Amino acid sequence: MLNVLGACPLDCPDTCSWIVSVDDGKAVKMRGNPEHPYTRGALCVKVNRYLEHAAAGDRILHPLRRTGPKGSGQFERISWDEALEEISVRLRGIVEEFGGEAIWPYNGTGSLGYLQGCEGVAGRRFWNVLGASKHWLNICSSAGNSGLTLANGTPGGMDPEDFAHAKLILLWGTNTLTSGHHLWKFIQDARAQGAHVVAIDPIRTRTADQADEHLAIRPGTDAALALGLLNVVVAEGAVDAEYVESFTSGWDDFSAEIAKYPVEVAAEITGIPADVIHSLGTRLARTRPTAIRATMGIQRHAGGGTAMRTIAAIPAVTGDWRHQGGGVAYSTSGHVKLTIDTRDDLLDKPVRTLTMTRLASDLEKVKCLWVYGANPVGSTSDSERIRQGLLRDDLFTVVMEQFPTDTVDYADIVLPATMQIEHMDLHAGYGHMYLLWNEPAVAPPGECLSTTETFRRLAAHMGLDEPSLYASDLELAEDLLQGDHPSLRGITVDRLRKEGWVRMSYPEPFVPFAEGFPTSTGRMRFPSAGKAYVPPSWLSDASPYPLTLITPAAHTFLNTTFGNNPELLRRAKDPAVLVNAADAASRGLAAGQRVRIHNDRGGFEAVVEISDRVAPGVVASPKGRWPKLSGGSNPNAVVQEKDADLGRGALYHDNRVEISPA
Ligand SMILES: Nc1nc2c(c(=O)[nH]1)N[C@H]1C(S)=C(S)[C@@H](COP(=O)(O)OP(=O)(O)OC[C@H]3O[C@@H](n4cnc5c(=O)[nH]c(N)nc54)[C@H](O)[C@@H]3O)O[C@H]1N2
Ligand SMILES: Nc1nc2c(c(=O)[nH]1)N[C@H]1C(S)=C(S)[C@@H](COP(=O)(O)OP(=O)(O)OC[C@H]3O[C@@H](n4cnc5c(=O)[nH]c(N)nc54)[C@H](O)[C@@H]3O)O[C@H]1N2
Ligand code: SF4
Ligand SMILES: [Mo]
Repeated sequence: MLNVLGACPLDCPDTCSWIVSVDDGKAVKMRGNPEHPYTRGALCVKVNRYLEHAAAGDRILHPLRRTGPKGSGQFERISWDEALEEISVRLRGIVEEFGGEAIWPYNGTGSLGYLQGCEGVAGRRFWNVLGASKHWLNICSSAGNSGLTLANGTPGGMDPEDFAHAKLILLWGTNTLTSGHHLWKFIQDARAQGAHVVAIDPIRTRTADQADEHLAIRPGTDAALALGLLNVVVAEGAVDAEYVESFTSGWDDFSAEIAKYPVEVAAEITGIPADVIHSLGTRLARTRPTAIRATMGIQRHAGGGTAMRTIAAIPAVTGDWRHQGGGVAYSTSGHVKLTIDTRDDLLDKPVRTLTMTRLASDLEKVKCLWVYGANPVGSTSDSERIRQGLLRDDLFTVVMEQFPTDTVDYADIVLPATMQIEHMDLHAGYGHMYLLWNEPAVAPPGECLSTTETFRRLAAHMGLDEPSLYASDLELAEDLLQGDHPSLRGITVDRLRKEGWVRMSYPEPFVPFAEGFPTSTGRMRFPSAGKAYVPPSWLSDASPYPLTLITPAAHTFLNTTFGNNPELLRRAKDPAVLVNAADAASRGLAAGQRVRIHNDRGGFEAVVEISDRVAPGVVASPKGRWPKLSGGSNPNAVVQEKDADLGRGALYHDNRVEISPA
């Protein structure tokens, strides 16, 4: 038996280190690496089924060509040579007739690998040679990244492991036990030392159940809560004046803004009782260090970027950034300093950038959609309009996939893709401070190829002579580590391959902003007057639909990945929508009833779960279902294509709907 070290490729902050046991060329066991300080020996309910998933009967094992109408999912098996030939002819034709920008390489978050997935080069050098449009992966965290970068100069913040040292923990717009549960052990460590844990979420999630306190905030009003809490901090005399003076800018304006949000005003906006805001504000004023885990839920709203920016102000006012165990942890991605060289010099001329969440509108601008690591029909806003677009006769659609997703059904050519145990990759977590290596454990099944190998073969088939298109995986990995940033000191491919993971070379403890920020002035920037709270679209846009829909992470799926796994589907039960008793009663809806959740964009079906986990006016149904396995559509049929205030983030939790009997 051989034990091979790897890393979970999924879009999850925890990026676990795993060990695959291989017997006679077969992967027989996968477990979390007990040596890894963040993984601590555990994977999760989803990835515990990874080997079963990799061996599933519906894996795509060969190249396929469409035989039925678009959308029908009818294909015939073809050889790689035939596939590459057809693709070469079509791509050349499109480039000649319409220019390279008529190609949209749509690369999603199926893998966060720096070689095979969305975080690195993954085909971009090839696309540059053809002059294809660029692709902006804004689907997930861009509003929050922008808000934090405006404030702190980086989306990076606390080392999540330092939650163990906090005395007050705010779990803000984050469902830790579902969407990245490894943080929980550090929260437990803090609790053992007396830490108080507060969940701030419109839904009483399984995480909120475990917290000491749950604040059921009205969706999209978090900035107003932050301002109300800071109002109390100011009143309590708990501003760290020396920190504010030394390391921030814009305090005069911002403190005037805070003065406009006494707890009664914050209560009016957020729906949280004034005495609850007052008591949390007092606790915040008196507790150092306070750690805030604020993640993606907050920023999936029209004012989501600003909300993250205003929340970022809290530790700057309290001086929590001075302390180990204090600050905000959104994403550690800002601390990752790998060198990604997409070779933009290979472009003949500058090209436009197309935006991932604008697929429904912008698809008409292109003649080729090339999907990899993504399932837009299941995961992207306004999905019914995307379907319409994909039916276009003059659109050439190629999908590199592991499974026959709803998006695959619209492909002209399907290319079989490897899974993580079958290819090489390098990873960095966005919820911890480690780089990880993924060594292939087994040979690919059938004719599956990795992303890098697919693009190398395609380049060769097209006779492209640019040498960098043929860099091997190991060469690409070496390139990633070649920079001279101090965090990469002592980290080599050899070492990663041998040890499986290495902590980035930051000081320990890592207290990133104890002495300033990576902004141009070295100072944190407070929001300016009138810019500290932007209301959500459900409050500010007129709509005849009365309910606000939240579509958070599902416990048993990872976006749409695993949406076809029979055991996880069984555990997930029927797609459900959480409805408060008052809203159910006024519509005559009974528990267990099949309903349609709809607005003018479309609708999806689910079963009613009457629950006080949501307040009147708020309903919730998780993301991740395969439309074709759940009545033909999922929540993205009702999600608007509108952008958040910053970073063009998506509005997944900010949509108005009505519920009617199915
Ligand atoms: N099991 C599982 N894990 C996952 C994923 C998955 O699909 N399944 N997805 C992965 C990915 S891609 C990502 S980006 C992350 C996302 O995971 P999270 O960062 O946790 O984001 P969400 O699940 O979108 O929302 C988190 C919580 O925010 C709440 N929320 C919604 N609107 C608001 C609001 O206005 N204010 C506040 N305070 N809370 C709000 C939601 O009710 C939800 O409970 O998780 C990753 N992990
Ligand atoms: N309603 C609603 N929708 C959401 C969200 C929400 O909160 N609510 N969250 C959004 C978020 S945070 C995200 S990140 C997006 C994710 O949206 P997408 O980026 O589209 O990701 P997935 O839906 O997981 O689809 C990824 C696909 O990639 C495939 N894949 C995995 N690894 C590889 C590989 O190595 N090679 C190739 N070729 N394919 C691979 C998988 O089989 C899977 O079908 O969804 C967004 N959609
Ligand atoms: S999905 Fe997240 S928790 Fe599960 S194995 Fe992957 S990184 Fe770990
Ligand atoms: Mo995401």
